[in-house]
Amino acid sequence: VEASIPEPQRAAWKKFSAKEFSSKEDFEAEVVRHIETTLARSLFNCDEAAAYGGTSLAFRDRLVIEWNKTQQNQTFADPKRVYYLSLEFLMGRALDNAMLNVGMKDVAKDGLSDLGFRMEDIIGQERDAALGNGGLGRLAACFLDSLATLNYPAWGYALRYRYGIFKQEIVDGYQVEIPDYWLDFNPWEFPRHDVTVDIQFYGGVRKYMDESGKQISVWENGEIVTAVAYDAPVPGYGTKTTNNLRLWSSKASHGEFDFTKFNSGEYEASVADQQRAETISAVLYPNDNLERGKELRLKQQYFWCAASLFDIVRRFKKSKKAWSEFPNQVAIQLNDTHPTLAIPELLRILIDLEGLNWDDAWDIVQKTFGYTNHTVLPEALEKWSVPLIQHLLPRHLQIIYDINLQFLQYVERSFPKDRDMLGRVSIIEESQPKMVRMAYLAVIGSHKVNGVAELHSDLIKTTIFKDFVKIYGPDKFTNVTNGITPRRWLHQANPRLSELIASKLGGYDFLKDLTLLHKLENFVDDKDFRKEFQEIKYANKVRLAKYIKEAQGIPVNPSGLFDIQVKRMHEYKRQQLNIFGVIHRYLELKDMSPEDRKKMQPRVSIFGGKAAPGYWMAKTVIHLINQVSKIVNADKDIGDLLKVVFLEDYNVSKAEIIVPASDISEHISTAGTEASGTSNMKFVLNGGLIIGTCDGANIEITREVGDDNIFLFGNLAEDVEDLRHGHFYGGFEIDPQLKRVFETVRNGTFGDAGQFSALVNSIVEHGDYYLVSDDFKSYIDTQKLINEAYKQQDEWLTKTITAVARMGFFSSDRCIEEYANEIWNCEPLPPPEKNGA
Ligand code: OAK
Repeated sequence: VEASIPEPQRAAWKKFSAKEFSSKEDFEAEVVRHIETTLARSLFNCDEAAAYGGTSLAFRDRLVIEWNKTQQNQTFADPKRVYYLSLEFLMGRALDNAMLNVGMKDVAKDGLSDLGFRMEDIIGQERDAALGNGGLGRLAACFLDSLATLNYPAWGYALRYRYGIFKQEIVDGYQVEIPDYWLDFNPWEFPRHDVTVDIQFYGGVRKYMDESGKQISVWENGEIVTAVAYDAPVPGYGTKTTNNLRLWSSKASHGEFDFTKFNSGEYEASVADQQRAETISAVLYPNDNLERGKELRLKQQYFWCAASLFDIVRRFKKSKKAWSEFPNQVAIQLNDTHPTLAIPELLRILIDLEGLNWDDAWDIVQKTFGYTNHTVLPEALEKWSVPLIQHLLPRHLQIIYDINLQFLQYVERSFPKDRDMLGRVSIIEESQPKMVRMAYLAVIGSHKVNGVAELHSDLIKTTIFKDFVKIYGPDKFTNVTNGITPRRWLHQANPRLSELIASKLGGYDFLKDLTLLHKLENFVDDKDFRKEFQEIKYANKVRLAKYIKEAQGIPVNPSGLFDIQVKRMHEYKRQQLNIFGVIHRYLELKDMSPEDRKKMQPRVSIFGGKAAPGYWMAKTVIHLINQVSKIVNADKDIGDLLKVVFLEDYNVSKAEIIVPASDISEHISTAGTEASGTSNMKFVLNGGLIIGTCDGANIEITREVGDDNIFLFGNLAEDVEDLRHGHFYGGFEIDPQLKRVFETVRNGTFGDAGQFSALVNSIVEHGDYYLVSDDFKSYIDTQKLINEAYKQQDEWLTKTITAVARMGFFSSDRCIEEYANEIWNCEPLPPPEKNGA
C-alpha cells in the first residue's frame, strides 16, 4: 500500500508526521501549546480545569498516534476481530489510565508542578464517563482494558448517551437525582461526522416473488434516524495496542431540521422531528437488574445494534471474502440480552439485503454470536411485547417468528413425547399481549452461552435454561468467571501497595500476569513488608476518612474497623440486612455499661450506592441508613464505637478511593441471586477481607484464598426455595434479635416509623422473599467473630496478605483469554516489532 504513494510525498509525511513528547520539557511545551491554542487560554486564566484540558490533550495526542497505527495494522492484517456489544461501559476517568499506559506519569507530575499544578488536583478535574449502572457496565470497561492489553483486535460498541447515570444527592436523607450532562468538555472522544448509518423504524414489509420464484421481503416506508460515530481510544498496558470504543449518537436524517417543513412555516414540527431523533441516544436508562419495557429503550437497542452491525458488515465486505468466511472474521459477544436484536438484524442483512438463503444465513449467525447472561432475577429478564415490535420493527418480528418456527420444529422432532416442551421453550410467550423472550432468542441464536461465575453458570443450566440444555446438550453452556483489571483496581487505585508489591516481586510484571502475586506468600513473615503493608492500609483509611469529612461532614477515626458496602441499592443485595445489623449493634452498645463498652471494637459502617429512580423500596433503605446515621453519630454514649456513613453519589472514581480503605466489605446477597459480583474481587485485591454469603464469585474467592481468610455466613442457594416455601406454608417466626430491631424502628427512634413500615412489612408480613430474617443470626454472629478477629491485628494482617497473594485468578486478563479460546476462537495481533512495547 505504501508503495502506491510517490516517494517525495512519503518522505514529506515521514518527516512531518506527529512526534510523541518524551521529556518533561516537551510535555510542558505540549501542555502550554494546547492551553494557549486548542483551548484559547493563557497563563493568566489557566485554572485547574484548563490545566486538566491541556494535560489530557497532550496525552491524547500520544494515544492517537498509537491508535492510528493499531487500526492501520489491523486493517492490513485483517485478523478475526471481536466486537463487544454492550449498552453500558462504565469507564470512569481516562487521564490517569492514559498516563499509566503511555508510561509518563512521573514526567507529567514534574512538568505540571513546574507549571504550578498538583497532579492529584488535575486528575480530580475529570468527570467520570458514567455510561453504565453497575456491575455489567464496569465489567465491560475492564474487558476493554484487558483486550487492548492482550493485543486482541477488538472493538466496543455502545451508545453515546448525552446523560450518563444520574448524579445522586442526599437531601434530608432522601435520594435526589441530578442529570449527568458530561459532554461539556470531553477530550477523549472523536466525532466521525463521515461515519454515519441511516437506521429505519416503523413502516411495513412488502413481499413479492422474483423471476426465479424466490420470496423477497422489502422493509419500507419507515422513519429514518441517522447514527453518527464517536470514537474513543482504549489503550493497553505495556503495549502500543490502542483499540477503539465506538459510540453512536442519534440525529435527524435530514440534517439540522426539515427544510420543507421549515419553509412552509411548520417551524415547531421541523424542530420536533430533530428532537425526537436526538432523544434516542439522550439518556442511559438508570435501572440495574431491572427491565421496564419502554418503547424508547427498544428504540435505543435497535438503533445501536443496527448501526454497529452495518459498521461490522461494511468492514467485512472490504475484505472481499465469501460470506461463509464471516464467522472466521467476526466474533460478536452479546453483553446480556440488551443487544439480542443483533441476531434478527444480521439475518435481515444476509437474507434481505445480501440475498443469502435462510440456512446459510442462520449458520453464519449462530457461529458469529456468543451470549453472556448476567442475572437470573426474573424482573431483569427482558421481554418485549409482540405488538410493540410489530409496530417498531415489522420485518424483525417476522424473522423472529421464522427463527421460532424452525426451532420449534427441531424441538418437536427431537422430543416428540414431551408435549409441554414447545410451550416452555417457545421464543413467544403466549400471554396477553404475547411477549418475545429475549434470553431464549439469544440462546438460540448463539453458539455459546456463558454465566459469569461457577455457581451462576450452574444455576442457569438448572433453572432458566434447563430445557435448552436438554435440546442443545451441555456443551453449549459454559462458565467464564468474571475478573477485574489490576491496572485500575490495584495500580491506579492503590499506587503505594502496587509499588510495595513491585519492590518485593522485582518489578511490575504482576500487572500483566496477576498470578505472580502468589510469590507474596514468601513475604507474609517478612517484618518490614508486613509493617509497610499495614501502613499503606492505614494511609488509605486516612485518605477515605478525610474524604468522608469533606464530603459528608462526618468525622471518623481511621483506627476503627472500616466496614464497607458500596454497590447499587437492591433488595437482593440486602443493604437492609446490613443496616438492621448496624441497628442491632447500636442497641447492644446502648445496653452496655461504659466499662463494657470500652472493650468493644470501634467500627465505621460505610454505605454507598444509587437506587433506580422508580425503585421505592431501595430508596427507603437509603433513607433508613441516613436516619440511623443521623441518630447514631450524634449519640454521645457511642462516640467512635459506631459511626454510620452514607457516601453520596458512589461512582467509579469514588470507588478508587473507597476500595483500598476497607478492612471488611459486605457481599451479602441472598444465596443464588448475585450472578458474580466484581467489587468483592477489588476489595480483597486491596487487602480487605469479605463478609459474604455463599453466592456468585464469593465461592471461588473462598476456594482461592482459603476459608480462613473470608467470613462466610447464611443459608445456601440450594435451600432458598424451601425456605421461601416455608415462609408461606409453615409457621414463620421472625428472628428474635431482628424483632427487637424492628421494634426500635417502629417506635420512632430513627424518625417517623411510617416511612419504614413497607420495608419492615416486606419481611414481617410479605414472606421475607430475600431471607433477611433467616440469615440474621448467622450474620450478626459472624460480625462478632470479625470484631474479635480484628483485635488480633497480627493474624488479621496475615490473612489480608495471604488473600492478596491468592487473588491472581481474578484478573480480567484471564477472563479475556478464556473468552478468546473457548468462545471467540481468535488470536492476538501484537503491534509490529518496530512499534513493539
Ligand atoms: C444489569 C442489567 C440487566 C441484567 C444484569 C445487570 C447486571 O449488572 N448484572 C451484574 O453483572 C455483573 C457482571 O457480570 C455481576 O458481577 C453481577 O453479579 C450482576 O448483578
